[in-house]
Amino acid sequence: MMQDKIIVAVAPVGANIAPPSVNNLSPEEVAAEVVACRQAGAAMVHLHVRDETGAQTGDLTAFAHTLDLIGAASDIVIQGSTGGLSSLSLEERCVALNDPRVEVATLNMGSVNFGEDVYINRMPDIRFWADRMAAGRVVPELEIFETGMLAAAKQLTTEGVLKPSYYCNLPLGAHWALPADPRSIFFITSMLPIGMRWSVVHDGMRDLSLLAAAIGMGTTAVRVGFEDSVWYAPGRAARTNADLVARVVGLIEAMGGVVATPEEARHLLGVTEMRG
Ligand code: KMH
Ligand code: ZN
Repeated sequence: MMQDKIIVAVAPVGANIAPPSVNNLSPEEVAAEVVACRQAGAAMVHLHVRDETGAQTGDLTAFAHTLDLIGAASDIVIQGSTGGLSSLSLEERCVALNDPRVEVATLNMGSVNFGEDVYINRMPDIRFWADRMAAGRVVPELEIFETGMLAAAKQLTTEGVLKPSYYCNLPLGAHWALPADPRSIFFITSMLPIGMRWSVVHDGMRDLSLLAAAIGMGTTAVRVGFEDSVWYAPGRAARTNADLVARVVGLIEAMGGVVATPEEARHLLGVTEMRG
């Protein structure tokens, strides 16, 4: 069943982006793009901690400046990534949590192959990041790349490491994790606890069909943006992230749905409950 309000999230910074798509890297460019995405209907932004060149880093300087500029012009919900690179230290990977403006953060629930590499998220690492999120009253977004990661989430809940509020995000289509297929959504959501909110990212998205399926199946949020894909139709790359946001907002509205505001997103994701 489609939800009353659907959050559009945007992950605006990608790698190896080619024209006509414009990859914004400096704090000024990223902030301007995020503000444009908010105006197009996005309620949450997903940001990694990067330097001025776009490289991931444990130095918060450019990230904090980006948040200054976003906050001056927009009320969009800030989601920090603790994904980053397996080569960074545990502290570096969760450095975004040191900025109090980060309200939601990704918490990757296990290790998985990415291309020819392995993306390492050991159970002790996950406990470390989860503890830091709890201390900072940051809502975890659990990244469920594979079915076994649900078992990990259950175990960490039993241990008391994971406490409400949190929700599950399904990044589908990453090489090599859960395929970008509506059956992945059906399978995973059928095993979630009753009432658990979930969201979807389509890594390598070429058209909006998988997000349409997720919307129809009751997703709380859909994410678009150059971190995941520049495409919104086969052979048609978006020039900006705001183009992708506008496209998915149009889809939600065409399906009879309503896009959530940032304040509504804070309620839906548990930020309001966590932070008051
Ligand atoms: N790039 C996505 C498939 C994170 O940043 O922690 C996964 C992601 C996770 O965005
Ligand atoms: Zn990310």
